[in-house]
Amino acid sequence: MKTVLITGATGDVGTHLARELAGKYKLRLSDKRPMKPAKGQAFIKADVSKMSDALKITKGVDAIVHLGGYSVEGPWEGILQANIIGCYNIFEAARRNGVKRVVFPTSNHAVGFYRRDETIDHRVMPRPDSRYGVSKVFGEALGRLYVDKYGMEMFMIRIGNVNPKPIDKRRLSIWISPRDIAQLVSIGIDRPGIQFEIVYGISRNKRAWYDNSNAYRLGYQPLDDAETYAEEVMRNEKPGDPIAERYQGGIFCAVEEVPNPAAPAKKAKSATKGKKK
Ligand code: 15L
Repeated sequence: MKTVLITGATGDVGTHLARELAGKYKLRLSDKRPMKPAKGQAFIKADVSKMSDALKITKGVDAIVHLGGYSVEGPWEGILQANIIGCYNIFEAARRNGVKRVVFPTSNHAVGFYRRDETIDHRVMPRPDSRYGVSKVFGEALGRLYVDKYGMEMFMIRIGNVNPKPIDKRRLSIWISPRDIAQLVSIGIDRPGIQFEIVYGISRNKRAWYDNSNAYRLGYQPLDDAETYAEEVMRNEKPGDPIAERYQGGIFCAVEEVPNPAAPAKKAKSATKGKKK
């Protein structure tokens, strides 16, 4: 059984993955915030913006799923430390420790300034919609460098929104269910022959803005479609900001801070506190 490190494990995506992937891999979870791991899983408290911590947690694993960092738009200093320096530290620590395979959950916000009337695939130029989006483009570019220069293997998932159900009209296009994201992450960990791939982390959504044929080519068979929830979602939909309505990245295109939609209500109030994907 492979040993897999998941950083940012206390965040909402990390929590879904730790549950969905339990038993499939030997999971080593890490985060800045403390947590109680489930039986059979290990936890190491670590701050990825410190290289010494990154070296410690990546030692001896077969693959890394690097979720740690800010998961929404926020102040530059926080994004810089957690997403730019943190990402560099994890990729570089992986290289030094001989860990070849990294799954990097990038984001729809790396391409959020494409319009909603466009369909884009994995080959489009990045069009980040926020400092957060720029940090994800940085991770994609750094990953490419580590593949070309050091022969590492990088699987980039531009995640839409992981949630048990899609929560609004925009998420009907970009939603991914917990079991579908787990499937995609497993492809990233296990599929032989991956060098550098970008896929979209969405379920098989009827309203998708993405041509996700690269994910399908690599074996992804999503089980869910946001359309199942469309009637209920549209019943509760309110007219939104006109800029947000025009672009795929939604409100990230129009504001300076964004609350995390999946965070517990009281955390969602402030985007300036440390967040995990
Ligand atoms: C993201 O990249 C965030 O991590 C997540 O919290 C959501 O805001 C999501 O995008 C989204 O666009 O809904």
